[in-house]
Amino acid sequence: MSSTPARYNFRETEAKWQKVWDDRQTFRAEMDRARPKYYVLEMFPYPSGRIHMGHVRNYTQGDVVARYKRARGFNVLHPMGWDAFGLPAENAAMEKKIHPRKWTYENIATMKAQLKSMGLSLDWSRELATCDPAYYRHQQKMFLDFWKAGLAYRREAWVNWDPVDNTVLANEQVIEGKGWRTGAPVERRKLTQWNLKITTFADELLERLDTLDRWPEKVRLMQANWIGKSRGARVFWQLADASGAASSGQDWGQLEIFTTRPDTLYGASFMALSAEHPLVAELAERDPALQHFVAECRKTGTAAAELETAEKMGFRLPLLAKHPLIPSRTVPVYAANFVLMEYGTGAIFGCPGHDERDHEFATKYGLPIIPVVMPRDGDAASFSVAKAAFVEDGVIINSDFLDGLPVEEAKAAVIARLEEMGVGRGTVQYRLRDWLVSRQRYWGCPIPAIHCESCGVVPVPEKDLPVELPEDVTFDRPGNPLDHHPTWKHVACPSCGKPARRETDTFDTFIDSSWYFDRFTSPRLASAPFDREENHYWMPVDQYIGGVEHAILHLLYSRFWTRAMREVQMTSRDEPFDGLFTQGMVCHETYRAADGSWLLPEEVERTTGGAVVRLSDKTPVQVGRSEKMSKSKKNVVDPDQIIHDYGADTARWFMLSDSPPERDLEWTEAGVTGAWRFQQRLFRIASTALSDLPAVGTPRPAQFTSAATDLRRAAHKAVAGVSTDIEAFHFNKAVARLYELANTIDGFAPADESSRWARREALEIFVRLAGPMTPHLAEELWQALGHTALLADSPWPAAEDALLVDDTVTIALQVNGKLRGTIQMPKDSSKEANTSAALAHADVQKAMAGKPQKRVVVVPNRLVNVVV
Ligand code: ANZ
Ligand code: ZN
Repeated sequence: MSSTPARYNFRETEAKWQKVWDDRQTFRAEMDRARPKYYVLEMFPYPSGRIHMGHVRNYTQGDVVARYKRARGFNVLHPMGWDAFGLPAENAAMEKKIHPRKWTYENIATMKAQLKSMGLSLDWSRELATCDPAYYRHQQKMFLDFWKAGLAYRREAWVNWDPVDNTVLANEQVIEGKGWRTGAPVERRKLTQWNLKITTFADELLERLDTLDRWPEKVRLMQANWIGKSRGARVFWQLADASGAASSGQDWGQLEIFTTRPDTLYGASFMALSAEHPLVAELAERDPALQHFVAECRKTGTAAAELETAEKMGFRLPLLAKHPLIPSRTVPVYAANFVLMEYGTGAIFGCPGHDERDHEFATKYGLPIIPVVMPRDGDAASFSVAKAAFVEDGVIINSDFLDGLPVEEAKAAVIARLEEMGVGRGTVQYRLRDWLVSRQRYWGCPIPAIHCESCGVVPVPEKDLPVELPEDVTFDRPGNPLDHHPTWKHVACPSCGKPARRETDTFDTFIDSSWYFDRFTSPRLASAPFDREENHYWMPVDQYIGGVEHAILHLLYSRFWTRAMREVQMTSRDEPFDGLFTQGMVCHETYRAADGSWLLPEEVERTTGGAVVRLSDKTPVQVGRSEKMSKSKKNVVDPDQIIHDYGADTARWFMLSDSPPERDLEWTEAGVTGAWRFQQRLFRIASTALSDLPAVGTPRPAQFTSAATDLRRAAHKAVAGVSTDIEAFHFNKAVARLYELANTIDGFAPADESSRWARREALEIFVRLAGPMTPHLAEELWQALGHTALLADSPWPAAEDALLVDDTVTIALQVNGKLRGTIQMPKDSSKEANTSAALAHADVQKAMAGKPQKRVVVVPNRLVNVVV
């Protein structure tokens, strides 16, 4: 090597190209019906303060897809925005005395600058923030439409109440009985709240999962479980006084229960009602002990998972229930803490032989355990279920006309009998509940409703939208600042004009994120949430990318919202996301000082001996396993620092190279420096070659040396391989191929014109394939190679099929027996393929001088002779 090329100055180069892309608005998307579209979206961030490595990974993956599809000729939409409402802004207001709006917009500014430094191919002209009234006014309008269509309603229900934050929590926000944020034990409260009728679409949301074949299987499964379709039966039990029917003379009527196991009806040994069951409330009026029991039950939240694990508690009610199929059997009736009022009918029959919870309950209260199902090869006379319920499949015993039937057949048979007798019917039950959307918080979208004493709940007239949040709020006392505001809630009733009160609840922020992808299709439109044509052109999202933690909530709510829009004729679509990819987490080792305190990775160093010590005082550090980066354990690396020290391309390259994108990635210093060295090496390889390359656009030589052909083969194989890998989200494999190609190019010494040409071709291919991953370096090298157009505007390279097969042969091309050139052909190519390749060859055509061919002689794998 004659001269040492300059080091790659990533800082200058990255800033330079970001400015060029920005100035030329390279990534601005415009509807163009003549071109196929591709909509790439990463889940938009919550503006919490600064971006973290999880964001970097997520957006890098999306950017690879966006840049790749762009190069493949698609009209790509790749927008970014902010999921800007939420509790942290209010907490900042309380703790730091800063207005939530100010806090949010400052964070947006910081994070936007950080994202810009990553060199993402985003159309920033479409940026939106959900806390902007220009955004949420449309949300309010859609809500009014849904309300009119019966998809939104108010209902009194038992909800989880966080006594510290003074707000309702969704079931998912209650962790081990405590508020997810405050850690305070959650209480149950009965409140009238707004709900959206997601259950209307329960079956459709479930059925359509099967068609989402570009979604991860695990996400579809999680949604299916969440919707939770159970087939079963409702069974009516006649109630009577426990002390003998005559004692009170009261007719207790029938108790309706829901079961998924009607086949076990003969194993019933008790009934259990939810503590919130109306019948329990009625009985509690006269029974202080029962009141106390109900109060105890209310101390836990309403989440099913929680009730599942809590110790089973029951309260014996003064009632008996008559078995619908066995005239002589009555069973005791309990109020029990493990029965949910919100599921089925809020009442069950207990079958301790075949249900774990019932077994635990029966054991505790000394109730009979009657086995009614046994393994296929069991012995009916001796089979018992003393220690644990038998929950496997099997055959029915001790059950009269059902004896000997397999479980599934017994279910059908018993349902038929119940229906015939008029004491029950087969039903379908869903676990999915309607979506409770009221939140008693300030920093959210106001619910556009007005409460009037004479007219009831009245919608805010459309002309008065948006209902904007007041600016002047205080956070000095607990509760909802909107409620405390001196004037905001006082308005005239839109229908009778009398003084009325605004709804002070705001929407669950999951509503904000249920349609933002639609808004991106016409983000500045004032008259409607989106322009129909634009929306029709861009939607659905072709590739959505985000964390698996959103597998249920956000993704299910978005699927619902799209259907709700369909019901009010805003769209004809029912699914918003065609393809979904869920990326893994970014992990790092944890470090602890001798005193047990957590240390940041930058506060420790690895000695040459391999020991890990604290940087400041060289004391030993305890190294913990790699875990998801989190502030609490301090195992975080700041993206800003990495981008400053090594550049965005290095961060991106490492993120992509380390592990398959759906898996967790372990962030290591060594990995980053390795990626950085590779950038430098690439720059050196390219710079060294530059002095000895044919000019851009030099025509392809007629013949290649076999070394040149080998190089070409490596490059063209990389084109095919990297393309397939990117399409399949195998980014780490694509990176591995590029390493390999770089080595091949580096080891190649051109000896003639054809190999110099081949070297340029290989370098150009390399740069183009690396473009989606390390866009700045690639753009720089593309320019250095003599191109005037941006790489970002250049097409993806095409692989030549002949170069993809290893077994090629060199075929001599003759015209009238005279050698005119050679071509590479796949071994054993057909006579026709050889002939047409020969006739297409420039030198053959020249030698033929326009004369028609008389005859073509083909010697397989050797020679083609054209006779003219
Ligand atoms: C009798 C029985 C026998 C049951 C047996 C199970 C096994 P999935 O499948 O999740 O829908 N159940 C019904 N309503 C309930 C409520 N509100 N709260 C708590 N549990 C309730 O579960 C349905 C089963 O859960 C039902 O079938 C019922 O218990 C119980 F060997 O009825 B089963
Ligand atoms: Zn009124």
